[in-house]
Amino acid sequence: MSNLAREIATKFKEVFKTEPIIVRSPGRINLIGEHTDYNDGFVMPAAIDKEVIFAIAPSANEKSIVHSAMYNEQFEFDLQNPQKVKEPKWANFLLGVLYKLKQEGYAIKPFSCVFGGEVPMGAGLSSSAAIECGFGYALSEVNNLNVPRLDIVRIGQWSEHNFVGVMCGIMDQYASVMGKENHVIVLDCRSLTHRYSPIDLKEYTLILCDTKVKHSLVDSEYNTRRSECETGVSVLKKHHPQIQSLRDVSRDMLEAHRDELKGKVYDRCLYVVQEIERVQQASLDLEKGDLTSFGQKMFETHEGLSELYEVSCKELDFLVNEAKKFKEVLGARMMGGGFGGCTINIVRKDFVTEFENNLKVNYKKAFNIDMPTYKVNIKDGTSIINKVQILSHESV
Ligand code: GAF
Repeated sequence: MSNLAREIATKFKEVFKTEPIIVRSPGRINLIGEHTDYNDGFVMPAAIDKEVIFAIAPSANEKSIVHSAMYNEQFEFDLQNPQKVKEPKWANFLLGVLYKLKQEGYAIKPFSCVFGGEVPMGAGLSSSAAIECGFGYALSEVNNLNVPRLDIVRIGQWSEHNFVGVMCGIMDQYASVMGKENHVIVLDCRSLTHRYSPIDLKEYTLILCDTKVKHSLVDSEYNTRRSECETGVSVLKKHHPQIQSLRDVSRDMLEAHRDELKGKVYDRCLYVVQEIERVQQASLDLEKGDLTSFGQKMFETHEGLSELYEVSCKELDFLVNEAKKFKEVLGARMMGGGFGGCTINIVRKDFVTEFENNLKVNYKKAFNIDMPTYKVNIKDGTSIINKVQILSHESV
């Protein structure tokens, strides 16, 4: 039982004077497969041990009040007519979920809720997906709705699109809900089916380096990349009507129609087509236990994201270049949407301290920013934490 879960449960009891159901909802990492999800490609994410916790119970009156422990703010939800609000912004992640559940016919009764998290915000670890999906799951539990997991994923993504304004793919919500301890999810974003691949990094481990920057325009640039990919598809479709998305496009097709893929569109499409291929090869590397080859692909992904897709930034490039200098680092790349957030690195366990110290010192020199690093463990997706466990723990 995490300290965070106990803190949130205690806060709930303090504010609402009753016993809550506790739900944990994890952030995610992504080993490889960036900006491929909204192109019907493959991704390899996993849920992690940094999570958002929801404490929820039926309301004692007709009010539905949510308390954010992150912002120490309360907001009363209009259960009859949930709409997007100007402030507080955090409420929109939840309001979208509530709106969509109701629209799909689920009966939601007044509720009281406290939530708080330890997924660093803006670090590319999908704190927003953890919030959306955790809330969907919590509402399902407290109302005995049995909402299927895949619907919680879809509803979380819908909220992000319609109430938050980011046209994200499905990866983050999927990883948060479907994660499995010590496994990566090899997800086909077209069929929305996955298999779990056990992850055995042998004498290596995963280290995240947090740039601590989130450059502005990140959301609008994300939406622009998505529409550039769609432009590429609509051009190629004229020649190959069977094409639905960049998943169906080969490098030869891109070359044959290069002149028609104007501006940045060719580069964007080339990156995505290459990355979709790379993820499939990388998943074979992982099965064979060939971490060297897997790590090499992470470096290649970073290069593509930086040069062709142009979603990196000088801080991320700096950290990947620094990591590349060490033979004890098998792979490094930016992770998530880009323009800041974390890099993900495969580092030999006995070299972790040296690696972290080295990068922290050099990053501070270059950008005057203290860089946090995180060692992450791969955990199960969204789940309920047994209330009895909390009580028995407290009574020990
Ligand atoms: C963000 C999005 F939310 C994901 O859907 C995905 O596109 C990712 O950026 C890039 O791979 O995390």
